[in-house]
Amino acid sequence: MKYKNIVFQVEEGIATITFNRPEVLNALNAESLEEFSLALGEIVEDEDVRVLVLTGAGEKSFVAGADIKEFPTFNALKAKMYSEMGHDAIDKLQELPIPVIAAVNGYALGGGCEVAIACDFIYASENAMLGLPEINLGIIPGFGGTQRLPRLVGTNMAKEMIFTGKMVPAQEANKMGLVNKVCTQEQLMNEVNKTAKAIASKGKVSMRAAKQAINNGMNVDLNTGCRIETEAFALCLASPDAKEGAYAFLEKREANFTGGYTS
Ligand code: CO8
Repeated sequence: MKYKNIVFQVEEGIATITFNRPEVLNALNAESLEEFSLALGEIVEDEDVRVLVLTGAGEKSFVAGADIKEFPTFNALKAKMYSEMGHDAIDKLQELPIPVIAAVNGYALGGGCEVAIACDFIYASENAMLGLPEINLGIIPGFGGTQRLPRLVGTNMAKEMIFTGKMVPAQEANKMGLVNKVCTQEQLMNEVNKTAKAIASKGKVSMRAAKQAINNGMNVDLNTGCRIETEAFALCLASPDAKEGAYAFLEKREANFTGGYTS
């Protein structure tokens, strides 16, 4: 088998990566990060993959953080390399051209929470707990948590979570806007797959453009963001999918999107 620490599957255009070290609550060691990054590379190469779902093996945990057992052997240089490796993988995740859903089926702590918040959105099971408990270990988040969490839930909420290291239960995370939907453990993958299928049925060109416009627009001022949208919109409207979408509407039938930028 190619991967030891993750399970990577593609079915009907939906890729699923399952972090698979349940004996340590799917904690991320260096090897898991490498495999994760490789699998993301495979997804980028595969034009047929329309959505990515991330989840954790077992019923207790999505990912309980970076593997703490590796920490005592780190000096500053190794820690920097490890943090950079995490950033590289998570940047790759965030920049995937397709939508990514995190199915948080239990603990999403530290590096696990940082992976989840780099996804496009999170669905969580009722038993899920999200948090950045690094402060309890005498460190700070090292895979982007100090940057992405404030952007997602606001500076004050993020500071409270990072300064206290407390875990936030799924329902509370939902109220904070950290989690889009809370389901029972049994229903979680059904709900995630239902949404993934709905997304996979849309046009590839417009889906990519929508994600890119949102992501790029979040890093600039509103006016620049609106210009980014106009460029992306123009490219979409000139695509065969846009013509098919309009004709399908006018002819009162389902659109058959085929992708591509020119006919
Ligand atoms: N790393 C390694 N092993 C872990 C981790 C982890 N993050 N989390 C759990 N485990 C292991 C436990 O050691 C235990 O193993 P064993 O059976 O051999 O003792 C097994 O998983 C089961 O865990 P518990 O017995 O502790 O299960 P509980 O249900 O009692 O508790 C908790 C569950 C609350 C999730 C608890 O395990 C816990 O607090 N885990 C640690 C969570 C944490 O602090 N995560 C943050 C880690 S730091 C981080 O992610 C930084 C990211 C950036 C790194 C940059 C590096 C330079």
